[in-house]
Amino acid sequence: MAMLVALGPLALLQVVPAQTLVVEILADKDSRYKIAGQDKPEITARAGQQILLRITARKAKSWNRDGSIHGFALLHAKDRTKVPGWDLLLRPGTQEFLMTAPLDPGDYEVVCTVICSEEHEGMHMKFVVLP
Ligand SMILES: [Cu+2]
Repeated sequence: MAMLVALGPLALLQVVPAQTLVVEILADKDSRYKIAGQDKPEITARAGQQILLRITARKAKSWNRDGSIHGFALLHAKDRTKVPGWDLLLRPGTQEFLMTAPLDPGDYEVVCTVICSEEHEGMHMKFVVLP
């Protein structure tokens, strides 16, 4: 321990394993993503950080034939292309997904991929990846 302190904060960062970010999200029946304590829900993660998404989904007015009631897909904000591996379909209730944040820092957008109501187009939120 004395040695770590002597090496300074930079060395400590490399020794301590990166923490998993836990994010609890409500995909609500009014076709909106919600995060407790946030007026405008937004996720901020570090590049490549492990993220545990705990998502509770509540049925809106319509859903997919496969039973999914909302989606959770990640797009590059710049060109709206999908981020591979980030195209989740949500069933009613609470599900957990262990994800890895994109390696490229920048702005992303979470969008719903299920036509869940006439408010579906407004179902999105910001996702920021820090270096
Ligand atoms: Cu939706």
